Amino acid sequence: DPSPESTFVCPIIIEDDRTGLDTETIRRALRDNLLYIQGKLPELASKNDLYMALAYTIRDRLLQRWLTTQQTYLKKDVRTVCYLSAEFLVGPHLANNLINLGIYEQVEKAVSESGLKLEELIAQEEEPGLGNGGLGRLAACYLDSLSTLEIPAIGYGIRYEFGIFDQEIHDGWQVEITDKWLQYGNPWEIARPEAGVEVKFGGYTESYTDENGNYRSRWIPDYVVKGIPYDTPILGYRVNTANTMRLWKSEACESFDFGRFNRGDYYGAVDNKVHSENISKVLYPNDEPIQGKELRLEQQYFFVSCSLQDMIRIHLHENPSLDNFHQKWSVQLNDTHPSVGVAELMRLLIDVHHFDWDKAWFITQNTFAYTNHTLLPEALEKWSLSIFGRLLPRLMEIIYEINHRFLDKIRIIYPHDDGKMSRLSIIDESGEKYVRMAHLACVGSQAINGVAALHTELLKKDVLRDFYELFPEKFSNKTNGVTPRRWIVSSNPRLTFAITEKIGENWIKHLEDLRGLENYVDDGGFRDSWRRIKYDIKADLANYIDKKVGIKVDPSTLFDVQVKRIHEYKRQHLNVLHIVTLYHRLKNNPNLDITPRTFIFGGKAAPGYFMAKLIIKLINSVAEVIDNDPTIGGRLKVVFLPDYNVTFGQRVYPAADLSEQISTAGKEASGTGNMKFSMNGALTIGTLDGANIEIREEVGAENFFLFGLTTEEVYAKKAAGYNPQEYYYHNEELRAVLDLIGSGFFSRGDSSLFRPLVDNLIYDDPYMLLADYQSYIDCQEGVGHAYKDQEHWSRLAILNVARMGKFSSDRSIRQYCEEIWRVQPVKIELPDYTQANA
Ligand code: Z16
Repeated sequence: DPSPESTFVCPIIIEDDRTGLDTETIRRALRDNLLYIQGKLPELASKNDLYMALAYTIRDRLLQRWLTTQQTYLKKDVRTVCYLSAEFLVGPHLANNLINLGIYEQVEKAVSESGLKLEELIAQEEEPGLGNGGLGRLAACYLDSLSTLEIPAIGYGIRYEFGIFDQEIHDGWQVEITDKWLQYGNPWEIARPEAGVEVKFGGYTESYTDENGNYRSRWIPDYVVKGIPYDTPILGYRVNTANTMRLWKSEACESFDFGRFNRGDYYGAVDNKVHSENISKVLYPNDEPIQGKELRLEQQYFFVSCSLQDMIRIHLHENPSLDNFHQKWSVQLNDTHPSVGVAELMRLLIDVHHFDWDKAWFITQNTFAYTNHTLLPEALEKWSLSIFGRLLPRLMEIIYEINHRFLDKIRIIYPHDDGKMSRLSIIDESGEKYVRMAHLACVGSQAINGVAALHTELLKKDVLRDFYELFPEKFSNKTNGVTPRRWIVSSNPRLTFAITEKIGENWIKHLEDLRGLENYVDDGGFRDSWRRIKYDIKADLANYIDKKVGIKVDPSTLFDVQVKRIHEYKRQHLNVLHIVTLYHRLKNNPNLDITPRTFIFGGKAAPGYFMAKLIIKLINSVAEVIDNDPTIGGRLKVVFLPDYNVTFGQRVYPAADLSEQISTAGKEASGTGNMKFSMNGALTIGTLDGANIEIREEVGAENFFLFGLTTEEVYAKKAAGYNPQEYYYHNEELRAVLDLIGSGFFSRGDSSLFRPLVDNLIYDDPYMLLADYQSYIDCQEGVGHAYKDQEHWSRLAILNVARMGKFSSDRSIRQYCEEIWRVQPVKIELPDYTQANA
């Protein structure tokens, strides 16, 4: 952080015990931190004390890289990417920092004297669950890649005190528990109260004439909240770059309520403090927007205003004015959650820095870029004018003005086309009036992108059609990717070793190099060891499952896995229909020869999403009946593992044989779990949806289990008047399965429990499970057959891994850097003596 008052200039000199990377130095530092930070004697230290001491030991080694990185950026006056995201689902830091620093083995040895294993200490870390799912995890993968590619970047977001809830299962139902991730302290963050900023809310605006005779607007807020940044270093893989994730915590402004306090309104003052602190209190646990919740809009505006003010402060430290702001900053809007930033930057430029409108608008439009993450119409964010205008009156005025000027241009391009005007308008005036956040983002950005090829095409054709027609040059695709550091190296060390033994370790930074594995598909010895590794990993997971839920599963069965948020469009219940079909067949024919399978589910439902919660109950109910049915004899097992999160993902992707990616075509924007599975040697059963299409293109149609309607077929069927009852009445097996569920067989005779779910499928079926049912069942039969030929299966699995190079987030980030952000890498140099393995 630039501190304008500082005249204290000196190079960063840090004593060796805080930088040294050899085993002996780390051992000494660990003892030291245990005593001087945790205040514990070694013999009284708990596992958590040791974890904390180790975390601080590693943080020390990051700090020097981090400070040097920031110092280099300032000195070179670099162009910086700011990734604005309401969610960062980063997962535990310790193991990844060890891997990226290249000191895993040294630390393993250094901790051995404590009598504990490094793995146990790693497991001690509470994961920061500051996201719901794909979108937040994508932001985390992108931070990893930005640092690894040595790109100057800041991730701006919210430091929620409570992240995504912990999930427990009681009697088959989801129960939400508060996520107290900060309760034992967070050694990875540093608070920077000196860099706090103020954010206004409520009140009114008034116009005035300034000393030069210009009309201006002034915002007299009702209350002001303070944002305090908490910084976490994000180290790249085997480079010195450590970028910053800067998350804002809301606090009361000390100064603001003195007036009230002095008037004797003690409760009013305390009220204000409570309200201020509430803003960053809790993550909304929905993966669709929560329409109309004022606190959510406060969260969005809070972190966006803090972040933009922060950029401006840094900018003015290095530059005489904001004229070149857009040349130094590229700000990515991760979905519409931060899109109020378009209006906020205008406000800051005009009201605070006295730019005229046109110049401010030029800078704003050239600063922002917008990523869309969904095609679901109900997921497009909008705010009623009454809430928006009350909370952010000045921004409301600015949005009106943006819209007014925008529509003036539209009117000339499309004269007399009122339909066009009302479809493009930032304000939805069809009923109650709303601000459409995607429209604001599109109008205020220089680039707009989707997250997979199909998704981008559908955006252009459908959701954002009018904007595409207006500015086609703004649109591009940036297919999602995931970081191989976390999703292969850190979570699957055995596979990492096997790959590296054959092709060296370059693939960790250049994932396309995995192609080299194709040379070994015909090597029987390699396939053998590949299978042994998979078996061992599955055996580990089996132990874990037994420990967590007390179900014994057999590692030699096919592990068929679906882990992701529970959503009707993701169709976990289609998976259940398959399970019940197999069960029904075995009941009718106990000697039927089927491939034994273990079905593993994981995922959270939004607390208010009734159908999703009922799907969880259904999975658990089916599991209970099947797992306890002696005629099944363990040939089918169903497990719902509670509390799916990053940590559990790292355990389950490596253990999967089959990855379920079965959303209705045209509904899943991309998916990223699909990539993590395939990179770890699972085969995919999937529809032509999201990035599945591109995965299939890469691995080859013969290495992918495809089923289901295409997007066009889905649209056509809908247009022709889809009637699920036709499938129900014409498919005997499907009918038997739905009737069995509806009969109360899985719910101790309670035939009403699953009625809403079954009726929804028979009479409405918005996600067309019944239309895809037979195709899915047939495809699964093919999977079962393929698995019986283990040599063949291993070939397919190896080829899947070998051909996943495209899905590294490094590739995605390179494309963003070249095609949207126009940013260059900046090398960070450290003195030689601190280099890993020097
Ligand atoms: C989210 O995780 C996604 C979209 C969205 O509108 C909101 C949330 Cl919280 C997901 C998409 O569903 C998924 O297909 C995609 O892979 C992911 O965002 C990252 O782009």
